[in-house]
Amino acid sequence: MDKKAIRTENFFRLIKEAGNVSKLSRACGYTNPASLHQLRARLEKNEEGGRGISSVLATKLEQGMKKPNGWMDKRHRDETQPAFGNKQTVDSTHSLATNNSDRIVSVTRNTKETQITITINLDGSGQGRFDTGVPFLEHMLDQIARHGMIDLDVTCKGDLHIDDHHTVEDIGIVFGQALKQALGDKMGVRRYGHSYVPLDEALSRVVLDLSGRPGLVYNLAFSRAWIGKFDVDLFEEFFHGVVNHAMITLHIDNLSGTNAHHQAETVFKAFGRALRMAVEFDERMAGKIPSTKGLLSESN
Ligand SMILES: [Mn+2]
Repeated sequence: MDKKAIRTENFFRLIKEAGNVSKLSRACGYTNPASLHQLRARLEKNEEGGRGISSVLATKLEQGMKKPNGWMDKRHRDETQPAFGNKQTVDSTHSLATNNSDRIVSVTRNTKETQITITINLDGSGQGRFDTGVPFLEHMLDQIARHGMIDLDVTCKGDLHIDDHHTVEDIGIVFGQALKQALGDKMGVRRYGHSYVPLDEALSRVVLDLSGRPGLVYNLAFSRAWIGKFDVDLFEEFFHGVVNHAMITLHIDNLSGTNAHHQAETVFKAFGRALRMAVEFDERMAGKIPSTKGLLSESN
């Protein structure tokens, strides 16, 4: 590959890492993303003799995305998953510790908006430890841990001076990444999980499939917009982050409820229980991948 092609390849890699062109623009200090959108369109057309990425821009991209000097001119192994939906795997500083037999992983993801580390043990005892600055989210994550019988340790330093948005969304993303990595090839797991959970007047149903494909059906109309200081819109962002990075199919239906706290809590409890069912080992499935394709860990 010549230098122009390598820079082009790396440009598209950075778009993936950042999430989209607008986010990449912002990371690199552009207030208006139009110029990068135009550049992408031009590169996609792959015009003969067209201008590639200038050295000035290459440096700007490297600095904005915290890459070492000269990164744009080197070829890199694909570290990210194929893109689906509007969210993609993002992590330039991504550390992973994995032990297949224990299904324990730690994932760290640092951006300008949030610095997050999540450790998950799929075969845990329901222990949660949270330090995120968003108490209601922590209350919900605790439901996932407790009812999912997974150990979950979430540390996040986010830009809460703006609002909770990035913190909640990005915790969903990293939780999804951790879940995907902890599951590995999904050998011997049940794959599907479902649960109904009531809490007084509220009732929710969650059905999920460790399908290898991201998909969210979200039917949850909250009875009010805020639970204390927590904006309920953020739950959808959270679950989008989870499905896009765990690569799972997730159906969430709140079937009744007038108390927003109850509505949320039934959803998270049901999610925890459905997750537990799906990730647990099925003795009769031992040594098998629960798919006639023989493959569940790739997006296919
Ligand atoms: Mn509660």
